[in-house]
Amino acid sequence: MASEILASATEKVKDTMSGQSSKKTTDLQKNTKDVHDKNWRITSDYGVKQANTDEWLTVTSEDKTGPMLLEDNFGREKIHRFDHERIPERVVHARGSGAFGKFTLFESAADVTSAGVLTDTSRETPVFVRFSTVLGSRGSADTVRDVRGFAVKFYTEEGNWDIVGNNIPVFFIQDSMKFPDVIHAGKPEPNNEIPQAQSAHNNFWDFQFLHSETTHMFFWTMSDRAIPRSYRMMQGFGVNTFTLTNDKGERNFVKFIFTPELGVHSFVWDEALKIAGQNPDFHRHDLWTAIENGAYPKWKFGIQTIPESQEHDFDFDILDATKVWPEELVPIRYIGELELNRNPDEFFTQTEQVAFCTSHIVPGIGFSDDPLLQGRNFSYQDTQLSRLGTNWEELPINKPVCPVMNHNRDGAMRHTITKGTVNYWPNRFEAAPPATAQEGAYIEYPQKVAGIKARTKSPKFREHINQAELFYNSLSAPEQAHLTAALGFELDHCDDPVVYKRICERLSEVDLTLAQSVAEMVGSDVPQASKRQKHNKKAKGLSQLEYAPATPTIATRRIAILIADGFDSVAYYGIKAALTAAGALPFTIAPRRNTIYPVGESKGSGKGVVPDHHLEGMRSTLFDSVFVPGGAQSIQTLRKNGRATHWIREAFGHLKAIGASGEAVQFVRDACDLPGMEFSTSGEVVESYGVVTVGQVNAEGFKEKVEMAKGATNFV
Ligand code: HDD
Repeated sequence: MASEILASATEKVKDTMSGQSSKKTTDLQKNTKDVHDKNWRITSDYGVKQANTDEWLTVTSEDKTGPMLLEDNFGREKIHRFDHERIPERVVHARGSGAFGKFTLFESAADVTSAGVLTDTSRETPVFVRFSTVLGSRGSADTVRDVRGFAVKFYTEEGNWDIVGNNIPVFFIQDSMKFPDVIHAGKPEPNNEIPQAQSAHNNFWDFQFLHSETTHMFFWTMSDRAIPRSYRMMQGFGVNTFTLTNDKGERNFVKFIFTPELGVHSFVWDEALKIAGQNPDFHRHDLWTAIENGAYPKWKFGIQTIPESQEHDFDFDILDATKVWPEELVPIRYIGELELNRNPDEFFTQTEQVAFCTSHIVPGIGFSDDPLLQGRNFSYQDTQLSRLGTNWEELPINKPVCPVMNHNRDGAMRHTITKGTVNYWPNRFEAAPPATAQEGAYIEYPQKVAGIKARTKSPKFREHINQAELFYNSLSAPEQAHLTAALGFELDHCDDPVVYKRICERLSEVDLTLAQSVAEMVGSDVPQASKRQKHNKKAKGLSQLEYAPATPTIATRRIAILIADGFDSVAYYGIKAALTAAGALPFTIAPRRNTIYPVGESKGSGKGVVPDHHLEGMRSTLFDSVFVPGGAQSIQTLRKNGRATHWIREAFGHLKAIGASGEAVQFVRDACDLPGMEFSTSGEVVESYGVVTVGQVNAEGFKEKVEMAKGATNFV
């Protein structure tokens, strides 16, 4: 199966414009060449056909290889181009994956904004989305504990609009001036560049303590949100407060939210750790494969709005990026849908060169005085200059689909050739004048501003713990347990007692039981109750369990079917057909990758199955669920194979749905080693501790149970 997927992926890659097309993908065609076109011959960068790109021009005689000639401009060009292939990786969010797609509206937000992209329900706006981790470098693993970037470039008819968000709705700091500090503290330590892509070290936690404003965010990063099962199964948040202005000139504050159709699901930590080694590209591969298979990921797009007149009606400052707007106070209004439906053709020119800027907004959308956003508006533009160079907005992936004209000129790598005798405004020809409001110009909202110039913020910015408590209280018991364990893991990696002791004190301000459990685990003084009065409140929408999809689905889930010679072919083919019909991806795993024969068949019968992987080649961690068909001989072989038992036991430990039929039922029971567990002995479907057994083949029953587990498996 896996090889089939890869083969079909390769076929599709050959067709350079595969997947869904859009105005942007058509625009990109002008800059796209297909290397598989049979007419191509290698040329130099200046277009001369080359006969030999393998050997440098040398002075040779019959029996002697002489010196290489500097004259070889082809040789020099090839090496020179290679030497300069790398550009600086992003200073944060270096590791990422992108995809093209579309944004559609099912409800106009014309009551709050004049932006075409948010009001015209007949439009299909092309998008490019890049998901990322924050701390790791470009080659780091996908499944580390970290915030995930969720950056969306909308190629609107009025210009590019970028939402440069994360999968967590709040941020560590309130003021952009602290960004270099929070990132330096989280990145590898400066003396030895250890650790890679981890927040589990002294400096990160030192910073967290010294800035109590980070408390809310680090509760999120210690929760399951920071180890998502897939980019396709996480929310996206604009985080900062923006504004919307409607045709009447009324202004609302706004937050942007994307909620995935597949629900929000996570790994358990042990799984994430192992996958980081077993398949560091897990998320990248997952997104790529889903899109290649036509299982296009979708998100509902929502807005939370607050009229300007109500800015000060909350007990937190709505411009503070360390705060959520609880849904009870500000409901989410879902108005659109984001779909990803086409993989990039080339990683570097698209996913690597795409450049997002929070300052990229379109008429009808504006900034707020959120002090984190204001600094971001400077930083992104600035970083693209060092990453990509002056004319980075002319790169194909960054170019808007609407016309671009102005009197900015020149600079390194300018592509556009602008004809005409003037390059300034005003000019005697009235060439390229500014637009009027009627022509769609961006008109700044006439905001009243008054105050004292000072390096400070309003008093509400000084309260830091209430929402950390709100978040913690709102989690389910298993989510709280995972968070406790995550803190235990992280602080165990800090060897400076000052660091972990102080954090345990901070935790007691949020929840004493949590603080005491973590303190015991990490060898800290056990904190006493803090002076802070707990509010004991909970809020909607914070626990990820609330985001289970309305209709349970196993579409795109990876299911391993474990077999050995002598397996029950009726059970095997039955379950495989049922899973495939439900859109899941069944993979056959066996002790070897050479043909495996069912009961009654042997070499030469032509009735065997070629497994996708052998037991040592893949581990249970890389699958969402495991099914073991019966067959006396097959089970006997699997029983003798320590790895097979480990597969079952590990999948059980990771709270995955496990299915078994016939003789496999007892094998699974023994592997899980739980004497109290109930198992099916006849044809009925029995679910016990998340393990599903059927005495006889009942593919439908298993499928149903996996569907019910729907990723909440991790919390069973
Ligand atoms: Fe940032 C990249 C998200 C605060 C400065 N950021 C970057 C990316 C995402 C975010 C998703 C990767 C974009 C891509 O895929 O190319 N950043 C956020 C969010 C923040 C945030 C949600 C808080 C609300 N960032 C933030 C601050 C600053 C920066 C406060 C600086 C003052 N961020 C950058 C950057 C990056 C970046 C250095 C690195 C690469 C890039 O911009 O294009 O400028």
